[in-house]
Amino acid sequence: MKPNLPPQRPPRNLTEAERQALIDDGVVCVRSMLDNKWLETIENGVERIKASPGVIANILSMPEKGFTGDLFMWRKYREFAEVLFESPLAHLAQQAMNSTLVKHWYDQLFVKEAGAQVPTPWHHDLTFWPIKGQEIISIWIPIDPVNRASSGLEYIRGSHRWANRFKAITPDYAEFMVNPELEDVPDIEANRDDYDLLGWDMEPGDILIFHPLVVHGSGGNHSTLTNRRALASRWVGNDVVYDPRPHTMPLPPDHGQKQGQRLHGDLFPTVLG
Ligand SMILES: O=C(O)CCC(=O)C(=O)O
Repeated sequence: MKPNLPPQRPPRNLTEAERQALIDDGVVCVRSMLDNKWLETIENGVERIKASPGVIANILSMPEKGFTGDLFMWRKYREFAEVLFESPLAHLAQQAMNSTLVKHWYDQLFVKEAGAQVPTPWHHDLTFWPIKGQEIISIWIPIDPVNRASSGLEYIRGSHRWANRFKAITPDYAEFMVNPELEDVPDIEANRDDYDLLGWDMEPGDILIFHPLVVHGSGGNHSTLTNRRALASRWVGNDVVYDPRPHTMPLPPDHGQKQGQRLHGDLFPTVLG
């Protein structure tokens, strides 16, 4: 799906303090960055997936538990393609990565219905991604109000600078992504007081921008009233190359990447630069 319009500029640029928080802490919460148009576009896409899940959503979702997941939605749903190409996310990714060139990596859906007891275990992302480089960022966009009880994301401040590389935490069907050479994530939940944890009550329009190595997770959605629907939008800069190590996430079969080459092609569109 091709864009009709260039990416919108955000209502304001990231401040120096926000960019510094991202460097220091590995995550920053940025308030009121997406307006209703984008929240409604995401919502329409989410509801379409829930009503009629595609092949990937059927694999990733657990309808009996109130969880819907999906990946690379922008290739199938016009709403997510619009968000990728026309929303302010590309400019925000550019400012967060401090890069000239901005490519889309992939998008991912995490819907936890009210009452869905589906925690996201503590993990970091880069160890199971088939890429390497410095300019990599995720933007997490809830379209419902969230707090810790309704499965707001939490982060360990500064953990992106740890030397540790942790095993992926995956459902049984993705056991192949668990690299036995990496260490287990410690039991953070049982020892919360030992860690400097960051989390925010968020309103629709607020976003989290975070580093691919910061350790993060979320609880189940303990709210009985509010669904927790969130889009993760992932971006890379020019230095990122394809690095298909064993136990990393498979890409769609038509990905067309070669080991060591910069991400390119239709699957990873350049949106700025
Ligand atoms: O929404 C969630 O619970 C998980 C999000 C996440 O882990 C991510 O975007 O990397």
